[in-house]
Amino acid sequence: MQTNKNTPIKNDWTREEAVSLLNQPFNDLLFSAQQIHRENFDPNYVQLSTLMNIKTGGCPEDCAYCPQSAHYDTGVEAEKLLDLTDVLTQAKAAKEKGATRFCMGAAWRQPKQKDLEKVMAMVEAVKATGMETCVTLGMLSREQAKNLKSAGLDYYNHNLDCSPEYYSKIISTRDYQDRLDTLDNVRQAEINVCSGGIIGMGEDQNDRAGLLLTLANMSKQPESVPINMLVQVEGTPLKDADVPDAIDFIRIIAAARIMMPASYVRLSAGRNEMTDEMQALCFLAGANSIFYGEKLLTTDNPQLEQDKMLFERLGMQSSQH
Ligand code: SAM
Ligand code: DTB
Ligand code: SF4
Repeated sequence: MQTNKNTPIKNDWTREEAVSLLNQPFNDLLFSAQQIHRENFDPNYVQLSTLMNIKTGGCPEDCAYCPQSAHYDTGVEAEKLLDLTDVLTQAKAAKEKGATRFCMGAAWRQPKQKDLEKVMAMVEAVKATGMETCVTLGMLSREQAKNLKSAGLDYYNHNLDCSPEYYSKIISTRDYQDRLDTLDNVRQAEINVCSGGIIGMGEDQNDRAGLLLTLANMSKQPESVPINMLVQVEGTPLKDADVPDAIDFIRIIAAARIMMPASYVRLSAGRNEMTDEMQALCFLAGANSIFYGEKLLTTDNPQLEQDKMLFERLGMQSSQH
């Protein structure tokens, strides 16, 4: 049983409990979420992570949402792993602009040893700038996780993406258990876990509850929980999926906050399609981290000026005092 100095952490959520949380009257749900948020975090603080795609496209996996999968014709060209100098230049620029964490993503199923060594050098160099480091490279063995830890890696991102029940509709080239095993390897290596999912892939409330409770019931909850709204990309099978209702999306953020009180909940992909008011309600519901920078991996994210204006309107700070 995980403990937390402020709100007790519950690791035995049932589907019924999670569904009933999601279906509470909106005001009750947001009030509880904001109360729990205040017990654990500064309510006006948002953590900024900047993403960089260090290896674009040509991925052998068939994730139905992903523009980088080689299975779909999305116009994303496969590139080689970038050089350390390019990565470091971008990392320094991100730090300059106010990011506190630099997340490097690679379109791999699992890294090869020689590539992992190059990424380890990137982690070391980025860490030396004083920023926190995060990478997302696909599946990892226990040994590979240990190697990344030895390079000084702070966080590993590996999303569950959806509930175990919905998973086979989205990906056929790797199992849900493969994902859980990777997260276990990351945890065993004492790297912070960043894991969340995507909303808007045609799933229902039951599936959304299933994703949240799988994350919340881990023996130690992920330190960081990215909630992505699907970015619909031309050429992917999910291009025309039903766009989630904004109120339903905000409910998921609130439920994530309540179920994982001590975790950073990141309002991740999809912000470019959200109004300021929707984002404001997500922050009220307990989101306290975003991707900051004009690009996610291959798709657009809000302009920095736009985000700065939003923080100013909301009186939110991105550096802790
Ligand atoms: N290849 C690695 C992997 O899948 O673990 C790392 C990179 S992958 C692009 C990281 C995550 O980005 C995916 O797990 C998924 O949750 C998210 N993602 C990818 N395409 C997306 C999209 N179109 N909309 C929202 N999230 C997306
Ligand atoms: C996460 O949960 N979302 C990020 C990051 N982790 C790696 C990726 C979003 C990708 C959106 C689609 C794209 O830009 O290619
Ligand atoms: Fe590859 Fe990751 Fe995209 Fe899946 S989500 S196709 S593993 S880059």
